[in-house]
Amino acid sequence: MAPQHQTSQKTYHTEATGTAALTALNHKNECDLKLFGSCFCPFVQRVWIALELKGIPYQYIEIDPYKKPQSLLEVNPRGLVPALRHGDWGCYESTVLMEYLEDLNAGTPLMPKDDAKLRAQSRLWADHINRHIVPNFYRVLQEQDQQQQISKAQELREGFTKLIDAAHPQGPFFLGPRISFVDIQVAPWILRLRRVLKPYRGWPDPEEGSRWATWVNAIESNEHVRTTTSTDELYLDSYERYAQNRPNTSQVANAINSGRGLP
Ligand SMILES: N[C@@H](CCC(=O)N[C@@H](CS)C(=O)NCC(=O)O)C(=O)O
Repeated sequence: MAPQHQTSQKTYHTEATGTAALTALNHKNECDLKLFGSCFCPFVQRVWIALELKGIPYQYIEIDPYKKPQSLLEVNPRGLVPALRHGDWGCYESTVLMEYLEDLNAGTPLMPKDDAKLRAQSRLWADHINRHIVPNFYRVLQEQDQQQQISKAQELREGFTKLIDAAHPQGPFFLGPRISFVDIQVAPWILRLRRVLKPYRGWPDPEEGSRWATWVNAIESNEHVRTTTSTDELYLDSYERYAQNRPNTSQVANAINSGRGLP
């Protein structure tokens, strides 16, 4: 029987809002270095924050990653954002792109220069984020069974706890007073804890005075994080399809549902 009343479903936004909209507007002009991005995408936000922090000139091109225009496929045959075009060369994968920007040796470095050990440590914890934090975020959000949501939330919490234990004791950031590679790798998901996992799954706010609260506050108030962040509503709307685990949501959602690694 057809439902008598179908409540309208929210879907992903195709234009940044708030401060991110202003940043996109300020970077709409033709430039050799182009970021193909989507306003709601946390993987894109990593690269966007890195570009803003470094102060490298770039052009921001908003893409609907589910429609996959030819301009995106030319740079990334997998059809995922973020993708970068630099002159006649292109590349993709958010972590690889952050390393590429770092290797340009322009602007503020993302990792301490001339400290191989701290650079290795940064890459190690970036790997932890990609393996244990990012997939668990989607597992919690897509899970429909309440009991399972609790156990998956516990795994996500453990992922964060390991990261906090590895961080500088006072911080406020991972390596100390300044934002760096690991913070930028995890920042988009930290922002989405309050904006997405809290309303959809009851994710708790950080305990006041904790090392975790200090870190979250530092991320939230960092100017480069802020300039790439849209209004809360954009995230709430864009993630409803994940929270309801709707079919055909995305490649990420499909990978989680079938137990495969993320694309
Ligand atoms: N491993 C990739 C993941 C990128 C990704 O999954 N991007 C999503 C948007 S948040 C996308 O382009 N989805 C298109 C699709 O599902 O077809 C990275 O780190 O860049």
